[in-house]
Amino acid sequence: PFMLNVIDNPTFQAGEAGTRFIDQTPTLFKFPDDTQREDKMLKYIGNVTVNGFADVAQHSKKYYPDVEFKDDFQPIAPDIVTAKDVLDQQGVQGLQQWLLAQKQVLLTDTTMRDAHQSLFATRMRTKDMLAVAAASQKALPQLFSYEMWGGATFDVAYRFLNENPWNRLKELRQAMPRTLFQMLFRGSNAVGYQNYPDNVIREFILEAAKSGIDVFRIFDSLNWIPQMEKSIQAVKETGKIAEATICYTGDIMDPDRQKYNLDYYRQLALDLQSTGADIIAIKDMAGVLKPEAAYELVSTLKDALSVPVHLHTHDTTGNGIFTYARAVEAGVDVVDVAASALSGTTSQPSMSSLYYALAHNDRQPDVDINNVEAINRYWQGVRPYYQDFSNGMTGPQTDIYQTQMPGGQYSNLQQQAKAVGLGDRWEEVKTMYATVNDMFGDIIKVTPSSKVVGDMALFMMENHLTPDDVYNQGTKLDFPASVINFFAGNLGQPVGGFPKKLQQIVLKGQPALTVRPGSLAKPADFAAVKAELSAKLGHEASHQEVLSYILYPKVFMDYDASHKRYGHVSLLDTPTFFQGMRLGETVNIELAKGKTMIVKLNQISDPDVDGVRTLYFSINGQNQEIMVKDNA
Ligand code: 3PY
Ligand code: ZN
Repeated sequence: PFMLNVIDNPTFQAGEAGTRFIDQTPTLFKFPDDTQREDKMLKYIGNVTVNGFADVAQHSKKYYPDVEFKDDFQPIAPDIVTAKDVLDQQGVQGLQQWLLAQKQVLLTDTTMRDAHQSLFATRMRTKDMLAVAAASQKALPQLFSYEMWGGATFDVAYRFLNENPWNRLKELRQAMPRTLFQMLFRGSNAVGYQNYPDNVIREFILEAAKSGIDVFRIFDSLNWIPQMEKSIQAVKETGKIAEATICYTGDIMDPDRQKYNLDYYRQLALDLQSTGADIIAIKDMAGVLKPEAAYELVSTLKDALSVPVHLHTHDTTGNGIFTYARAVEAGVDVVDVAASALSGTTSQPSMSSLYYALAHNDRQPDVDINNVEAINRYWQGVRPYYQDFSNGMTGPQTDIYQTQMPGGQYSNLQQQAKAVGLGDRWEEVKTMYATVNDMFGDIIKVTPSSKVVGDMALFMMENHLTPDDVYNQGTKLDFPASVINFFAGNLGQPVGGFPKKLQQIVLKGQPALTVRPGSLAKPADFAAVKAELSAKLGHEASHQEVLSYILYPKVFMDYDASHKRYGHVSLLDTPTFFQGMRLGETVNIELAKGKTMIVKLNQISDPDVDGVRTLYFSINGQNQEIMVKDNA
């Protein structure tokens, strides 16, 4: 392309190219690909500037202070052995022994997964993670792991962020080679909201392990072990860690709520250990595990099990640190925390708060608190970028003890309620959520079973239905698809079975599954899917693309279309990505090392008769116009 640029250049054609011609003619280095890339980028910026981002109403771009952050951390000291070193050198058993031998409580940092999933609808971008990744590893090599993948991050990356989640994993892995990476895996639902065939579950796990995941936290939304077995087996094939999970609901200390009692959890944990769990996680997704219950539960599991115990909670009620402190007394091996700036309320408890809460306790975590604070200052600078997606919770919500709504669902259900016109009746929605849970027989509520409860609650409110109305007129009602799906057994079997009367009403005579849905699912034909997808994409589909497409055919193809239209928008800084540009603003976009696109927005025209505005930019000093339809 360089020679073509030279030959096409008017000065060159006129025979006027002197010895400084190349130096004085920067456009010679501008290739058709670059122009296309720049056009796409401007189209994206122009569209967000005029129309706002996805479902966020257009507003003028906010001003943010510079993120104060300097990576001047020392390389990891030679005498430090990280958990990742242990796994890589001594295998799973070595890591288990190492964990059990630690005196201090170990920490998992969830900032890059559950924290942002729970605080601002999973919208954190890879760029903001990568900027602190290498520094985090140097600053905090004593952490057990970083949870940075899985859960809702996978589909949200494609759906809303125009990003490939596999690239996030690859890039973070490169930046943090000595850190255990942990993902949340929804058993038979993988990183989706429905059941997938067994061979899809297996292939996904093999590919994730190959791409850098070390610890797979596997759960089932009904605590049904058959739904977790295949995933546990697949992880064991890879030599990585199968952290099987008991989802905590109810209150083991409440004599009136004994459906899920201490014995239930003890037996579940033992059964998971026999199934091959390398670590047992207690997943308190709603944050309802009270301090004394945590002490009882952890003590009981530590006595019963030979594998380490990892505790996960949400700080929604404000009692997270107290719960952890009691669990630490009871001997818990690892707990989940987040950088302070992304902790609290629906997120995990704060790492530095826990550190100070355990001062003078011989199990205080072994971290450099100044480094913890330094990394936190980075996150403090980043968090305001995501204000548009925030759930608005500003203090502890103790009514969670009654509603039992998972932290990760809170902001999502709020959005769903708004979308159907129930935004100003949120308190009633929460009460109805608890009512529906009772109607369903008090089920475990976590993705995707929690969504079924939420959908039913909204359905009843939209249609002004009481529980009695549902029982009396139910045969005439069109229940939400997710509710029918649940009662048909497609998510598996709840503890104690389905409430028979409601099941009959919802299914209207249709049969229900009693076996594991995956045992009936036709295996995916990977070669056939690859051929089909390659034709659609116009290039040979990678195995990762095939897997993403199988999990999310429409989401993946929409992402591909958007990627083809807008290009590498993951390179944009976050305020520009979500809010576009202000008039007169200049933004630098580093397209590649040493290659920066300097964009200035000079003017925006009024809409023409068709509602199209012209945006006048300059790129590296050259004028360029973009037309954008104003949807307002
Ligand atoms: C998820 O499945 O994404 C969750 O975070 C459940 O708690
Ligand atoms: Zn969680």
